[in-house]
Formats: sequence, C-alpha cells, structure tokens
Amino acid sequence: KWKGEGTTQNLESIVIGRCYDYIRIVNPSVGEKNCSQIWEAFKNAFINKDPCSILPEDYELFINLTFHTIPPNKSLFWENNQLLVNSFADRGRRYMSLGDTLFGFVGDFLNWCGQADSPGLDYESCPTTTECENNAVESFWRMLSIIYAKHSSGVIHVLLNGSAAGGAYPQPGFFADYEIPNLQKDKISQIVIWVVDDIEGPDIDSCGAHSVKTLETRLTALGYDVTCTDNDKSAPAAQRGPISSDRGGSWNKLMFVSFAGFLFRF
Ligand code: ENP
Repeated sequence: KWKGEGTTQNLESIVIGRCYDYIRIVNPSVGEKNCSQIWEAFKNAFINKDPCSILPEDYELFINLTFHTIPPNKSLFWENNQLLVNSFADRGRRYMSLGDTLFGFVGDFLNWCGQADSPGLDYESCPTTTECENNAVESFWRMLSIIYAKHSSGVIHVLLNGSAAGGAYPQPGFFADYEIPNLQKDKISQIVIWVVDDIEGPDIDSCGAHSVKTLETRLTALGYDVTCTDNDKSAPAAQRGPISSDRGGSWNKLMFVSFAGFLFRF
C-alpha cells in the first residue's frame, strides 16, 4: 500500500532490548528507566492511528520517560554520515550524537508504523516522507531533534559530508530545520564544523564554499562563534593525538583517511 518499508520485525523486543542494553551496559549513568513503560509510550504514539497523522508531540510521553541530559561539549550533529558518526562517536564515549542518547538509541535504523483500523503494526509497508511528512518515523526524529538541540551545550560539533551530491548542508534537513532553530545560544560557546569527504569520493563541498558557506553565514548571523575545518586539515583524526606541525596537510589527510578507512571497516 505504501512505498516505504514496513515495520521492522520483532520491533517490541528490539526496543525493549535496546533500552535495557542502554541503561545497563552502554550508559548506566542515565539511571533507572522503565523499559516496558517506554515501549508502551513509544507504541501509543502511533498505534491505531492514521499512519499519516502522527505528530512530533505524540512522542511526548516517550521523551519524558527516556530523557536524560546530554553532557556539555559532547553533542555531535551530522548529515549524510551516519556510519562514520556511529563509529566515531563510539556509543557516547567520544561524542554523544542523537543516536547515542537513550531516546535516539532505541529507534536507530528501525522502521515502524501502525494502521487506522487495526491495533497491529503494519509489517508490509509504511509511508515515506514524500507520501506524507506526518508519518511515525519522521515525527519521531523531528521531536528528538528538537529535544536534542535544546539540551546541547558548550562546544557543538557538526560533521558534514563534503562528497554528498546535494551539498554538505542539505536544506531541507533535520539540522537546518529542527536543530539550528532550537539551539540555545546562551548555553553554546562555539560551533565547530567538520567537512569530511568520502574516501576516494568527490570533493564537492568545503568550508567557505557552496552550502557550507551558507551554513557558516547563517550561524554567524545568529551570533555563534563558528569555526570550520576540512578533512585535509584533519578534523576527527586530530582528536586522536597531536599531529606534528612540520608534516603539512597531505600527511594530515593521510592520517584522516587511514582513520576513516579504519572506521569504515566496521
Ligand atoms: P540519514 O538519512 O543519513 O540517515 C538516516 C538513518 O539514521 C536512519 O537509519 C535513521 O533511523 C537514523 N538516524 C539516527 N539519528 C537520526 C536523526 N536525528 N534523524 C533522522 N534519522 C536518524 O540521516 P538524516 O535524515 O540526514 O538525519 C541526520 C540528522 O540526525 C542530522 O540532523 C543530525 O544532526 C541528526 P531510522 O529509525 O529512520 O531508520 C535527527 C533526525 O542527529
């Protein structure tokens, strides 16, 4: 019926299991959470409803039950870099991207939707955002993006893909539309943008050019202290240790490429 993939099989077990994995192993510092209640709140956001009439607010109870703070300087926003971000953030040990929070962790990589006339999940198909934007998955990430941006503080990092066909800073996009407008300026000391190309991918976008320039201009106009680094000056790789200054940019790029290559093997 719909063009999108249907609900992920075993959704309930996955959500409850991920919740326990998170609170017991990944990040016990969030404290005790009620994982069955979290599943109920998640499910009740979209079950038995028209799959095209789900709003971000429908996940409010889910957010209340899963919410925990995001440590200052740990927020990592991104576009078109999911696997690199997942590996680089290291499940919250290095950075805490939205997918490394309890609320994002339970839904990452999954698909879900209900149906108006039945209490069951639709395992056959779910609406894509082109079919209707008020679908269960889109509204989930919209709500989470807003909450994540509102609670981010200190130095904020943004990891963009310089090889993305539509530009490193897509508009529309979650970062452009739901995250930037919800950042709390008085809690943020700096915004650091990293533009990283795919290994052997085209160098389409970089700091000071095209869509990245648009982003830099927007953030500066909002009053943020913005810095931007391209991968050839070594962005994430620089975090792994000091880079000797006499070696120049190409060595740095090699450092980054081998680091990214290492990440991509996962
Ligand atoms: P894509 O299109 O590269 O990747 C979408 C995949 O990332 C889906 O598997 C989705 O899970 C998962 N995902 C993890 N975090 C988010 C998310 N936060 N989000 C949408 N999907 C997410 O990603 P997008 O659409 O460009 O979104 C990137 C955004 O995530 C950035 O704004 C970044 O700052 C933010 P699923 O359940 O859909 O299979 C917000 C929206 O963190």
